Amino acid sequence: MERTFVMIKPDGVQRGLVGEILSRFEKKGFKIVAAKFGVLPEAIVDKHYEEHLAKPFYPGMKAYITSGPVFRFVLEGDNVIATVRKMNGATNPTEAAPGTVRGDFALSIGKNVIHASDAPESAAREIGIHFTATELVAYVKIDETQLYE
Ligand code: FUP
Repeated sequence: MERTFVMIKPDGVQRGLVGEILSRFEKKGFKIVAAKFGVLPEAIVDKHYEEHLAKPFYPGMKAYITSGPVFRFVLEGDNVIATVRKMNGATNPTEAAPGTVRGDFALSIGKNVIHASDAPESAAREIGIHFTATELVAYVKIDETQLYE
């Protein structure tokens, strides 16, 4: 079983998309194992976007990502990392396919509604940045026998 880190960004929260987006992942069959709502502390943002610190778009992106509350959560399931990336669509919403979160709800890369980990290594790193071990809840969900062979 894999886990991935997902974050609905301030534009998604302000536009009232939290329920719609979370619902897509729940209906797909993924299990929510942690969740948190609030404004991201600066230190967390710098750690999360470490690879982008020197990029020209970073100051603007940091201002945007801390402009309001975000909804962060961890999903668990078979192939959840790649599947959630597919469900979110391309990073640039102009390239995101209809039916994906960004294809359906976003227009620009600077306001692209959602983030999700792109690989097992980044999922482990990001879950560790945003959640403590005790905040990750291991439990059996009653639909598991119907979802998996
Ligand atoms: P992703 O893995 O989909 O989160 O995408 P990236 O790591 O490539 O980019 C992280 C975030 O930086 C994106 F969600 C949006 C922002 N970004 C810009 O604002 N402008 C750019 O040119 C590239 C990325």
